[in-house]
Amino acid sequence: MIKGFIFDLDGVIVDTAKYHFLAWKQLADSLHIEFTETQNEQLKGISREKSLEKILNWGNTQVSTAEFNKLMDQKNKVYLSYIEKMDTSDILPDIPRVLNFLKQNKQAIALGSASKNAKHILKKTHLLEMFDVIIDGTSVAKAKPNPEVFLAAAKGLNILPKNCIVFEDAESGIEAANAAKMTSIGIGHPEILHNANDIFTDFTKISNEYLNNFISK
Ligand code: B16
Ligand code: MG
Repeated sequence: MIKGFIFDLDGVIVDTAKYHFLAWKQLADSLHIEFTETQNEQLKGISREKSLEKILNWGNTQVSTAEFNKLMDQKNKVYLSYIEKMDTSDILPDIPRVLNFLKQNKQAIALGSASKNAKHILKKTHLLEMFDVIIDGTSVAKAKPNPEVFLAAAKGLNILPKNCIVFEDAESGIEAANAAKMTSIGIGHPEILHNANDIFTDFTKISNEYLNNFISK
């Protein structure tokens, strides 16, 4: 049976979470706001706008709308300077094997990311052509944990949500996949992703046999 396999981008396909952290950290430092890796965990999967709102809240800092937009731009410029150096070596381990296996088995593959930079990153890593459908921060209005991004991906693939499997590294993404009534697979730490239907530290632990279980059902 054809299933819909929906991949988050940052932290699942590529290790860009570290670049988001470095760019937010630089911005927070310039505003004299303390920003730790633990706080950064809460920014994973959520939009650029919501991330800045959180950082300003943590720092008890208020800014005008114009300044807010300027800060978002500033962060994205720093983030893009890291992205410019990306290539296929930034693809996380075993992602090519998993994508190729699903393609060979004629499964439907989508991207479901909150990032407005998603297509640019997929181009830099030569992965763009692997995806039948791309839903990213430019195509949805509601940020994860809202299920909109994954529901739009399922619709684009023409596969029912209950026949979709989502790979996510963020708590907000697992909540979104669960709200969409899809199978949620956490990639990362069990203490953060405990609401997922299944959890793996990374894709090297996800065998072709495991993927085949979804396909043969
Ligand atoms: P951008 P994902 C998310 O991507 C990131 O996890 C999150 O940290 C980031 O704020 C968000 O994209 C927006 O990214 O600033 O590039 O538009 O994990 O949903 O692929
Ligand atoms: Mg992510």
